[in-house]
Amino acid sequence: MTAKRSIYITTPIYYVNDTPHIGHAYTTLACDALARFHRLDGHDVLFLTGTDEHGQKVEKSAAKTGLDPLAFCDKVSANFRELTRAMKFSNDDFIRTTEERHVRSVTALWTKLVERGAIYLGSYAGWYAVRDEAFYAEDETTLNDAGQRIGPTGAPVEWVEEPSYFFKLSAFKDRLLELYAKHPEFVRPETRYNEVVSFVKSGLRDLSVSRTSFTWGIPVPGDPKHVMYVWLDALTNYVSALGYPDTQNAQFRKFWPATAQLMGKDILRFHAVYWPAFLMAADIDVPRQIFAHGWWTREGQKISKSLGNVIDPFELVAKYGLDAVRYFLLREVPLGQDGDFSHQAIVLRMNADLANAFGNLAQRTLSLIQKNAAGAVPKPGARTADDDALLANAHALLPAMRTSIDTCAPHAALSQFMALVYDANKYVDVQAPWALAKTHPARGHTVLWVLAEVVRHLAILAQPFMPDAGAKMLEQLAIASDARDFTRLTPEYAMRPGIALNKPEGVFPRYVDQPPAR
Ligand code: ME8
Repeated sequence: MTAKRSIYITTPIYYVNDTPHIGHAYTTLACDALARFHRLDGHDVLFLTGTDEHGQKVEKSAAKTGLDPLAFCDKVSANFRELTRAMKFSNDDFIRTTEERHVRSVTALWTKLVERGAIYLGSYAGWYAVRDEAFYAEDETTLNDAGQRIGPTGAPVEWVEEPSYFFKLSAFKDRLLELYAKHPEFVRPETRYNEVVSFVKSGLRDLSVSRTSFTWGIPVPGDPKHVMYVWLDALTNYVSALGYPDTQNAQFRKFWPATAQLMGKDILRFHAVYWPAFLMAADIDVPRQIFAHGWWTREGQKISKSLGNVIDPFELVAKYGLDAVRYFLLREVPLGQDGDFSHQAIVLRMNADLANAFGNLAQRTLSLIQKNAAGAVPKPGARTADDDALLANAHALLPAMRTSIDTCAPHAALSQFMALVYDANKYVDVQAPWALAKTHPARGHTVLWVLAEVVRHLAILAQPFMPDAGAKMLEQLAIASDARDFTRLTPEYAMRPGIALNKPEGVFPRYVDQPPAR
């Protein structure tokens, strides 16, 4: 056991201009695996996701559909909620920036920034990309082949000239650099940390934080011609969900500063530079970690609606099953790196790792117990060095996976998990319990007991990543639902001889069709 901690994990809040695709599902999935792991490990967890509903981009998307912006937001936000159900995300809250609790919170934050002298009125003249909801300096833009001016992400920019409130970002350069220097873990992975530090070192310009040319946003207190810049509005969600400005309430005190805020590398700068500067200016603690993961790509191109190459997570789940999709996304690519999506790769993972290795281990163990031990946990006799070695590996798995999870490395946790699966399968092959049943039945029972105990460990540890499969396996092992957390991963709770097991059933189907070529 480790000491009980309060852990707050957040996803970005997604723009409602888009139906959810695999990229959105990915960030929330990674957070879900971390959140589930920490809960089973005995910690108090708050896991937040939601939707980002204001701004010019959403206003334009709503106008295209003919719906008023809020009706449009209700509709698209519901798709993101539906995704949380389809992927079995265990978020404790779902925040929408059009909710009253959020508007109240952002308004209070703005007022605080004004009181602290961090906001002043000026006028903005420069380039703006609606697609990115971002301002760009002239030298960050280029002309594309069609002669159109674009920002560094390829999004078209337009010239904006209007009165605007500014946030004194330039005044926070030294404090930000001090934060990064003192807490290198503030931005992870390391490559992203280096990018952020060099960006800030190169100098910060004050940030335009209000707009007057459209109305879909939170009005600036005392000057309602202006609506707040959508990023100031959106970033505040992480504290509005905790009841900011009431920083003395139990929720805020317990969960702020956030433990890990995850997002794609596309929006790292907003989270690792602007966000802590806003917080410092408002005298709020900064989060402990900003973690930027990589992109899912197709043939090297980022998966995104604007490129028209999206993968629909609902379709994937329908095709391959939830656990296979979750396992693939988490195992295939280290969180932090880019990964090219392919159907072949999912099929390979689900057949090789899940059906042939993990599923097969559980299935063999449980069917042999049915056949050779009358369907009840066999009584172990004296253990050999091989038995002890495998059990020791099983006992070492939780601490190893915990270290990986604490560094936001679910792929590493799953690779450690699979290493035990492979060890256990090797053990089955070497021990050959089906042969022992005929020659040395007592020894055969010991081997089956060891295997059942190892499968119990695996099933318990599979739950954060593959909640359905974990639960089904634990059901077959007749482990009560209140005996499935990580405190049970000790010899004290080992499989008790004589307990009748449930009927073994395959948990991981093999995918037999030809996967789609693209
Ligand atoms: O940026 N690969 O919202 P958004 C991996 N509303 N992850 C991807 C991805 C891909 N190809 N495509 C999208 C916004 N994502 C703002 C955020 S937070 C205060 C406001 C994921 O709908 C990834 O997490 O454009 C990325 O950062 C996010 O979706 C962008 O979502």
